[in-house]
Amino acid sequence: MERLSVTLNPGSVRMLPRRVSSAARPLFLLVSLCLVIAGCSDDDNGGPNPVPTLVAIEVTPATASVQAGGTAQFSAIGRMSDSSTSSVTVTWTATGGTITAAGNYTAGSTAGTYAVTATSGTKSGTASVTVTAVSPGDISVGLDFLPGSGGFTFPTFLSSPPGDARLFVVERAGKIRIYKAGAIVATPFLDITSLVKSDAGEQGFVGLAFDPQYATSGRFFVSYVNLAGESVLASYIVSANADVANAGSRIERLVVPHPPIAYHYSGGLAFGPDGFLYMALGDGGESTDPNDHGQKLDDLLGNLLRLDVSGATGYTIPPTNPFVATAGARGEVWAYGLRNPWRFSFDRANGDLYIGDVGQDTREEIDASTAATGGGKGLNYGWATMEGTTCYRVAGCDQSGLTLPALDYAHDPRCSVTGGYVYRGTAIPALQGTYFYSDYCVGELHSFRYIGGAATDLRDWPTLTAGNNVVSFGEDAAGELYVVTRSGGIYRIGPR
Ligand SMILES: [Ca+2]
Ligand SMILES: [Ca+2]
Repeated sequence: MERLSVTLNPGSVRMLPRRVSSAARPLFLLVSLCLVIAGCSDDDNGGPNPVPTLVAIEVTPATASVQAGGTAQFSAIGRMSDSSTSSVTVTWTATGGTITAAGNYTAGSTAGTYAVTATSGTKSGTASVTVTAVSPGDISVGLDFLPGSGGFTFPTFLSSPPGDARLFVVERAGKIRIYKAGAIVATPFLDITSLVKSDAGEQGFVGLAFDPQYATSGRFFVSYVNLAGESVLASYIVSANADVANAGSRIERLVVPHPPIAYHYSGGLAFGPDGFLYMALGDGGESTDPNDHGQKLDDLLGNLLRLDVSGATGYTIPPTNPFVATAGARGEVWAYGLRNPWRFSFDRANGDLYIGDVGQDTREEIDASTAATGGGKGLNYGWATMEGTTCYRVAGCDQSGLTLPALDYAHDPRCSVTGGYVYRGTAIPALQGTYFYSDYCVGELHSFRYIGGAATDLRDWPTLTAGNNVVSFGEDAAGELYVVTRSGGIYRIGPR
């Protein structure tokens, strides 16, 4: 048996090989080299090596240029006293914009040169960000029809798991179908048509959200109206065939009773930047919200819910939800005062929340809440005290405590807002940070940038008109945006 005998004396390191075979020689040489190097850095007294200390924080990239409202990702490392690097936990601060705990900087509206700073203890490092003004000129874009997508039957939503090239399209009657390699896969990914009521009003299969860890968990969440007319949240897991879900894996998570009216279900789903699942529920229908579901906190209607669905069954209420300690309030509620928040989304770059809330008689609205200001936490968006920016029930209404929309617009010919997404794709860099929305009755796309708490750079996009009812938007894994139309056609926003 070969052995190495090492004798350590203060001030010196000696290695005494008793016998080293040729097979063990490389190991012997490596150990010797390491010890020689270690010996070189011994201090004058021959004591043990000093523990390297943090001498500086280095931020990369050192410089960045972004358009107003755009984002840039920064990272930081620690430079140690022995010149090595070390991972280090830092606190980010920035001027001229906001920055997340993960170092994602979103520029404000004012052009200029700003600083991004990472701090750990007494050490900090900075990078320089140049914010450029949004070009007022035209951005040349168009809608690219996905070949064969007319074969979808009344699609209501489109999504993709993280890092996945496939598009998953929800059909109202009860199916999820996959679009890949330029065609619809014949066998549905999931078919729950027998569980779904979709023959009236706004009923049907309406929501889909993939677990952020879908690649390993295979889990996804669906939202639909059941045969009893209730809103249902359920989860499924993919089967061994990546293109087919395991229908037997169904776990029903939440069932919300609905008034005997076929409208205002909403049912949209999305995971937030906090890893919790958000679910939007409409006020339950009947014009004017006579039962005041929008303003009531003791029921789930007219609210945006925030649920922890990380467990195998059911859900739990995150202890940081805003009303967990409010007597008589449902802890699931994240935000309220909503009428029919048919589509909502999070900006994947910074977690900002956008809600397209369908109006009653005259106004359609988009609500926006930055992650930096709480991402909508506890906000009352006003319905039915207000419709958009106008008082609804009584003139001169008390607006205290209400959060007004980032933008609203009048009916005729438009009638029903379809909320969309902030563009964070790469195909059209000039669109970075642009929030798109549409209207079911017109089908033209519109946009704004939410900067500094205000909708700015408002644009209409006559070149982006799908020509029929825009039911929803969708976002693929790369952040490219799609328009989902009632006739089945799906369009991607593309460069020209
Ligand atoms: Ca409510
Ligand atoms: Ca409102």
